[in-house]
Amino acid sequence: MSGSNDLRIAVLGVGMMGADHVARITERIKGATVAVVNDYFTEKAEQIAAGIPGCRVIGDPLDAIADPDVDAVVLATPGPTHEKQLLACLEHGKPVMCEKPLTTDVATSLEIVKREAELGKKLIQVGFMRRFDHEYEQLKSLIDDGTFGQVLLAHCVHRNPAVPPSFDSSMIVKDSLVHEVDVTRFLFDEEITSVQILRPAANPGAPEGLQDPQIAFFTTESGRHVDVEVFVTTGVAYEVRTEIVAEKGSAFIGLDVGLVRKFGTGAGNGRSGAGMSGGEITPSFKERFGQAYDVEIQRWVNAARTGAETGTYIDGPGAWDGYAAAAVCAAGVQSLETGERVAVDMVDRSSIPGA
Ligand code: ISE
Repeated sequence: MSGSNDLRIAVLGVGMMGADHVARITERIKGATVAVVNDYFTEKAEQIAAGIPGCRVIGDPLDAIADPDVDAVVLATPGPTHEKQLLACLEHGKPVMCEKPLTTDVATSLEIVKREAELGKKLIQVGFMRRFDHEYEQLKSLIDDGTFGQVLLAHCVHRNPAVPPSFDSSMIVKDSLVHEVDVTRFLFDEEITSVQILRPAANPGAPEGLQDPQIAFFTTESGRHVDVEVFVTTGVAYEVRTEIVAEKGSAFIGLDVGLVRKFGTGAGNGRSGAGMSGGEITPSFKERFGQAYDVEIQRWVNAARTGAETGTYIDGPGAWDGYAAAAVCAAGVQSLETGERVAVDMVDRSSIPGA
């Protein structure tokens, strides 16, 4: 969907997530064009660019950010490269949609928050897509409009069929559990103050040494509790569920109840046939959160296009949310080692004007 006033986007990193965003922007997003792609594997970038009229490959990500014919950037590069790339976006005043993590450690995430605040422009959006999912939005509205009175607890389940072989136990915290960190902060509108992670018996089907599943507990500023089962080698499908428990009721999302079928299994003797019932479960986060990614990117494009007038180039979680998530995950990784509850070490937001 390209037009002459389109936001010209450079997509850096065209692995699974980046390539998905390229397809989304090219096929469904209004007001934006993929003008440049970049990847560590040049061939991959060339292959993707070949399918998009007018799209160029730029070999160095920092050159792509600086390019005068690039208006905005999608960062889907590996986490360790984000700090430099985000600083370059800030230096060139380019709006950027950064897939998590903001950076790979708390200190550099804080540095990014400070640099953006000094600039006085909100240029960095962080890719916590669940905030754009219809069910999470409904849950948030129920909480905010007071339907349930005071919200007390949340129970979460986060299951993946499998993860890449590079995943270690701390990645389960930083790459998977991080979504529940953001969901908690989003739904409850407050910071998480402590984390504890327990190590139940490990799945025999998980790679040697991987602590999977994990059970996490968060405590928030006002004393609410959130528990999470995170289990990333189920071998089944992609399941993400959240239940909130409140003064006047409870609400549940993520049941995946599309079509529910009841069917025979062929077992039994014909008179007492055995049966099963069920629907389909999404295979991965790309399907489960496909609608959320579309909304996320459309809203970011709209904000980036009108940022010069409105003063903000983002419409969703920003650098502060990326920093807060990093701080909670750092405490989580520490707790994973000791099993103890660990206090989250974060600066006070009000100490950074504009953050
Ligand atoms: C992945 O990076 C995601 O962001 C998915 O939403 C999450 O479910 C998965 O565990 C992560 O590895």
